[in-house]
Amino acid sequence: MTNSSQQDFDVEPASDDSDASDPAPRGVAASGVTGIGIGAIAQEIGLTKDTLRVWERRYGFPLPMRSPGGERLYPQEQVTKLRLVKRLLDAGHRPSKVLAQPVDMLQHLAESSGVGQDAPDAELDHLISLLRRSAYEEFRFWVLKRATRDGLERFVLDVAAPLAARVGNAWAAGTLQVYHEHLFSEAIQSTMRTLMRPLGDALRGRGGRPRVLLTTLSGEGHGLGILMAEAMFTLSECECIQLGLQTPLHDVVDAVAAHNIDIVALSFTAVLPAQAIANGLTDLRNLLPSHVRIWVGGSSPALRRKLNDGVVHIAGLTPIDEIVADWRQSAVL
Ligand code: B12
Repeated sequence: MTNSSQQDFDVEPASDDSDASDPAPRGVAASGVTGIGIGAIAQEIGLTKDTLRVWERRYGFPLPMRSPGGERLYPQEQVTKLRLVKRLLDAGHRPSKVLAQPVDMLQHLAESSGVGQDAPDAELDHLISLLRRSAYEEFRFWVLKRATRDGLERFVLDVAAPLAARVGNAWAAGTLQVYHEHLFSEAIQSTMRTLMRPLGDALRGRGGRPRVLLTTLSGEGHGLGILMAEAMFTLSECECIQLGLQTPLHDVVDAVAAHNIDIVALSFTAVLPAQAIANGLTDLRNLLPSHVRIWVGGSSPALRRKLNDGVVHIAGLTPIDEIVADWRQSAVL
């Protein structure tokens, strides 16, 4: 991302909406039209409130209505366009090139640059249609059957990861709801844990290195990335300590010391603003002993920028085997 587009995300002090905690995210404008408050929109889309205000001033979009109390209210069609804008920006397009465009042009741009497009796969389509029809037992059965047939690695790479992307695309297109995302996550998590448990148990106590601690930072509520990474680390014979989601930094540091951890592995989707990721990684790097490595992965565009010294970005799941082998070669065990 260039410096000029970086400025479009910079935080600025002006803050004239008083909905910091967003107690009533939905409201009615003076015109009687309903809209959603700035805090709720920023959280849903993964932007800061200040970014929305900067764009409004600089590009004239989004252009919210005002409540009788003067607070910004965004109508649904602007929210829909903002979702699309965010996905295009995550894919590397620049704010100055997308914000002023009408929504049909943006859809065209998304199609031509492959944003939100699913690769053809009849079985994955079938799984999505089961979710959509709320045929949850059937969905779980198919997921477990495929996992049992394919084994952990193939299941993660060929089913779980592309299915997550498909579910996200369907949610963005409005054809799946948030509860479908929850059901999907539960089925994938329980299937992966079932497959991983015997190997993880067998590895425990063998003194295998590196010892990898997996978690997400505060604000990152997506846990499948870190679970998929755990599967790949386990297959590379690492001993894994899975802390789950949103561990406060000081608890990460305590767990690293208590479990004699070599590597802290973190996962980031696009929901956390880039600045929050940079700050979190800087703080964590300063708190951890220098021999403890920090490896990060996930779809956040912030990871494609220059990262702090002492933080390594792993692009995807397949390089895990190789980077673990490199660590073993360089570490004094
Ligand atoms: C399931 C899901 C949820 C579930 C999560 C449940 C759970 N316990 O995990 C629920 C319903 C709670 C949820 C909530 C939200 N979600 Co959601 N969610 C998803 C979905 C479908 C999968 C999430 C996931 O875990 N992805 C992580 C992994 C699987 O994908 P990845 O980041 O591309 O990472 C890949 C690799 O890089 C690698 N990897 C990942 N981590 C790591 C780490 C290491 C160390 C390594 C080596 C590799 C690695 O593995 C992955 C496999 O290829 C995604 C769609 C998607 N494409 O991801 C949306 C998605 C992430 N969600 C999104 C949004 C907007 C939200 C919400 C704001 C609104 C909503 N949908 O409810 C909230 C915010 C929650 C929060 N505060 O974080 C957007 C984010 C877009 C954006 N630009 O901000 C997405 C992309 C959907 C979309 N298409 O718009 N979500």
